[in-house]
Amino acid sequence: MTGTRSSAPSSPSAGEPQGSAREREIVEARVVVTSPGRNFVTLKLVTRSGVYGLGDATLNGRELAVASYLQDHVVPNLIGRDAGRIEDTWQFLHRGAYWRRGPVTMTAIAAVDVALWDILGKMAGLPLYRLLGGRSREGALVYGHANGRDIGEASDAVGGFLEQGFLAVRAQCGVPGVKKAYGISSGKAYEPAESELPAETVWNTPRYLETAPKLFERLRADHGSQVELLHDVHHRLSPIEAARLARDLEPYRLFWLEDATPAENQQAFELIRQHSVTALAVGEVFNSIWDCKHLIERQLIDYIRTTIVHGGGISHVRRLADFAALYQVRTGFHGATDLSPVTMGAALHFDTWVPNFGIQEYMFHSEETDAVFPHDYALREGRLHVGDTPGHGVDLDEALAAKYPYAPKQLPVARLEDGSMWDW
Ligand code: EZ4
Ligand code: CO
Repeated sequence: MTGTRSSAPSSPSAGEPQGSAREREIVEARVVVTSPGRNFVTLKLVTRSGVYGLGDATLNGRELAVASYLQDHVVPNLIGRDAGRIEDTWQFLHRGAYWRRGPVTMTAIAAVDVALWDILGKMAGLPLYRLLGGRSREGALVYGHANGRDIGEASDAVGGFLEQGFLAVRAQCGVPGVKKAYGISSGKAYEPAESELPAETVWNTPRYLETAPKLFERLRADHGSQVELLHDVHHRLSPIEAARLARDLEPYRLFWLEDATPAENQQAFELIRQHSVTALAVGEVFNSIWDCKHLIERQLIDYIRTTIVHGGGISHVRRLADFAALYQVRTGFHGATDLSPVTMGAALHFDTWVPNFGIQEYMFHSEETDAVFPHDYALREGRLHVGDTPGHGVDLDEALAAKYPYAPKQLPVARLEDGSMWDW
């Protein structure tokens, strides 16, 4: 899918200053959908001088909605614009749509925003973290995903991450009597969107509430007090159940307990806070500062997980992070494999700069994905390090991408044992 202006990219004309408005004009915008192991949507913007920028636009299980939003409604507005007007373009797309917020809109805006920051970096000859304000740390602490069908298997998986040098690990395990619990995959790597139509999973709150504290008791016994341990409830509990779990997990000092209860009602977290000092994280499904304003102002959370691709890009998430810093809330960006290497690259530059950094989620992408998106970030001793390539440092091999056509996949759903729909 593509949109172009009649004149193709050309080299800058003699006498024109480097990075002039004419050189910065966006002359081509392409939406690339590819499935190297899983689906990714990428926006490529090209300027008259031939510099291009890439933005991730992947919304797991709803990919083509964002592709259409971009291709049909955003691309016609981009051709002819000055790629240097990052803030104005953000405001134009956000205010101009009239219909603000929501995952589809904010993911589409994020793709444009990240592509424009990438272009700015390439034109300036600077890596993105330098544009944001420079380095605050050497590397970004990351956490891996350990899971097992039972507690023993999950503990072995945590041990595997520690052997690889990870300093922080998220742990999930199966719940006795519950078929297909969250976080446990049939394959080796955890990959939630497994089938064309949603897989049906089962949920049982009392059994889960019995199992989770036992898992962390075992992990501390097996692996000691140093490793940072994290856990994701994936929105399954009511506020009072979440409060009980947070209290029961206190002895095991989690780095955080994630998505303990849904947060459409931000006041729900007040109940958890009243009962526990376990650190709380939420926000991978948020897409705007307004989704977490109360949570942050009332100091109901410790980490905000909203990341660049689903949160309106660098321009909006930077505001969110600055606001969070006022309340000592730190960042802990979502980083599952459905966020493409383009998001991971942009997020790592952000993590390298942002003063109130907490941690970065990191799951290895497949070899096919890494080949389609060559990048310069690298894992060393439990931290991810960005390179000094101008922009965000992630590229797209379009010829290779074309070999992996879109393959429809949806996220699972969850039901209680009596058949009632539940939160997945
Ligand atoms: O289920 O990214 O913390 N990580 C997560 C993820 C999400 C998927 C949804 O697409 O909860 O695994
Ligand atoms: Co999560």
